[in-house]
Amino acid sequence: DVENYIRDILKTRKIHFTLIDPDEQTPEEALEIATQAIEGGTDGIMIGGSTVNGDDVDNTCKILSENIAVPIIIFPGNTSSVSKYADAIFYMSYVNSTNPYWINGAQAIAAPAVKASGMEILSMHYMVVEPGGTVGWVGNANLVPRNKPKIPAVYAMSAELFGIKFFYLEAGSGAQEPIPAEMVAYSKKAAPKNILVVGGGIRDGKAAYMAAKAGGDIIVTGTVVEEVDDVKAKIQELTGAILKASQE
Ligand code: 1GP
Repeated sequence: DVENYIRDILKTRKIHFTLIDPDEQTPEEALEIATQAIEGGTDGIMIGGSTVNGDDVDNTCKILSENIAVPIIIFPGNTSSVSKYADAIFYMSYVNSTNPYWINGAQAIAAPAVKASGMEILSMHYMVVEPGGTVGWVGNANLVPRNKPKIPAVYAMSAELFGIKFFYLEAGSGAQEPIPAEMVAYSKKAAPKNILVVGGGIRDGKAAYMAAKAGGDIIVTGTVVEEVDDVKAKIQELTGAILKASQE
């Protein structure tokens, strides 16, 4: 079970997940990236993107499920991001969207298919911070200003009160700068029982270290594996930095 897998690792260290957007490559290429990322020490593969189609999600999850041992978790872009080949799904509410469709509409429409798929449900509140990128635009977000680090903290607290298990601070895929460390720290302090996920714009060991050290439990990187030739070495840089932050 994926939640227990995550909680078990968190007893000793922070976690790294690799995000693969099925839009960007063939399923075979996605498998090659995932294999190298696992050799580099990543703890799980997230599958998703803002504009992805359901067949690409399903085909990528299928080939991964036949070949890799770490959890495959859907990071849904919309209602079609469902696959019986995934181990779990971040069943997420986009809490700072201004459009009810992204807060609870898509989730309701997808609910029957999600239940039927048999995937484990990992409940999540998702908050997008400036610059927000594609997901900020597509999701009609009221973006959190980067210089207001305390705003997400009350949403993290609210997630905990709702009984939601995961809280995701997102700067947007490919963001110039990651989530400010101070913002991560306030969210973790406000709701220490939440599993805090941090992503967007993390490209090197230093940024991964900062996010983990500030209180991030799961550090997500996606774009960086599309930019480098040696995926394994890059993921090793990130996972090494996360381990260092966990041990200090
Ligand atoms: C996007 O947080 C993830 O949803 C990862 O962002 O692509 O910038 O690593 P990057």
